[in-house]
Amino acid sequence: MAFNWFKKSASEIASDNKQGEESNNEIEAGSPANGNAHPTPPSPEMDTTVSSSETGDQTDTDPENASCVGASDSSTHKQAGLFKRLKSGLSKTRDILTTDIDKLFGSKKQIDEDVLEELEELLITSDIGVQTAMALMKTITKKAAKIEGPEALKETLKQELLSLLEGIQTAPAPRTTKPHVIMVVGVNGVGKTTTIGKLAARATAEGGRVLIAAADTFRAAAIEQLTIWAQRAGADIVKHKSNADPAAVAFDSMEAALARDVDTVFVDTAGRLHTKVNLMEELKKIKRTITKKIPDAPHEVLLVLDATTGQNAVSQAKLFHDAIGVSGLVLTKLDGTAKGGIVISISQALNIPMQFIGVGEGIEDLQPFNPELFADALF
Ligand SMILES: Nc1nc2c(ncn2[C@@H]2O[C@H](COP(=O)(O)OP(=O)(O)OP(=O)(O)O)[C@@H](O)[C@H]2O)c(=O)[nH]1
Ligand SMILES: [Mg+2]
Repeated sequence: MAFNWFKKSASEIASDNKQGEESNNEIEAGSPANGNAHPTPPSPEMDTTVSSSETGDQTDTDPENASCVGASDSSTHKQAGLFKRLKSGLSKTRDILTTDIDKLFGSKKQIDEDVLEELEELLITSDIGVQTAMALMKTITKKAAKIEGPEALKETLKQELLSLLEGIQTAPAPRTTKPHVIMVVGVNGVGKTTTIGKLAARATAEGGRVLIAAADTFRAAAIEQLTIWAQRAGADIVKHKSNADPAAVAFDSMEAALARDVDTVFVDTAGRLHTKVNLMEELKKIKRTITKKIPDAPHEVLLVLDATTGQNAVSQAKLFHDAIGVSGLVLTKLDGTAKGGIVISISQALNIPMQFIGVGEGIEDLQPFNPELFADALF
């Protein structure tokens, strides 16, 4: 069946709806959408006993990380490597998309009424979003007579998707202040902590001094996980005991960042809290506390979304944006879904820049979102 990447089977829809229900509750107390409630720290054998004021300055021997930091690679070689990872990360979506476009035509050469009807139905029930589906249908219908065969249809779709994606501003906020404070939010299990680890590694590799605030005090393992990432990245970490007040951790982190001449601060936050505590209220409190110490901070609020949760990610984004204001999006786990169309859906539904996409667990699998490379990797 054509366009399966847009199409959900009945069971997928049921499972998505279920996830949606769970996840809306999750915002206060829930379980991760993909079952990663207690993710394994990146390297269990590593020492996790860094003190709250210690700077992790050890050399990283992880090849994943080394290739990210390594300065010897030529830029072209590195770009090619990154594109390869992007392509492999998007393979589930691409496999279905390209294979099914081939099947769509069968022995036909031209798009006829039947094909259009089927296409419309599929698009409307898709993760690409109703408005986008309608817009695409309009264009395909208009161009149908000129579209001969699957390759031409792929190319037309690619160009249309690209023009939709290119309308989205992706440039990150300019870093004019020091410290530049980035608060990272999202429901549990979406990839906040690993995203911070990867972004911190990127920032230190570029020569910046980085501090991570362990303001997810929900469980001890979260603080340990973040400590390991800080060590890997060569970043400072400020942490309190588990169940401490997250706002107090944020406050101490701002003080430490100012005192230590830090360039970038990442504030990790919980995706769930003990019942009765409202997550959004807690996040607002953290934000206010940061502002008390550094009036124009946080400079960015990055919302992390899990691509495998489908349309639920769109409703999460709306909730977070209404409550605390979101300046940029990170869409993780695109490698775990064949519904890569969610990138377009989210981008169209919210006028918030898609800054990074995650196509795997390695450091280089978190990539700045580039619409052109994304479209190239899909077709
Ligand atoms: N396959 C894949 N896994 C990812 C990606 N990004 C993150 N993960 C994994 O998702 C799991 C959860 O990540 P965390 O960073 O712990 O998520 P979190 O949002 O901090 O979770 P809580 O702290 O429980 O709220 C980990 O096992 C990550 O390795 C991605 O792009 N692809
Ligand atoms: Mg976390």
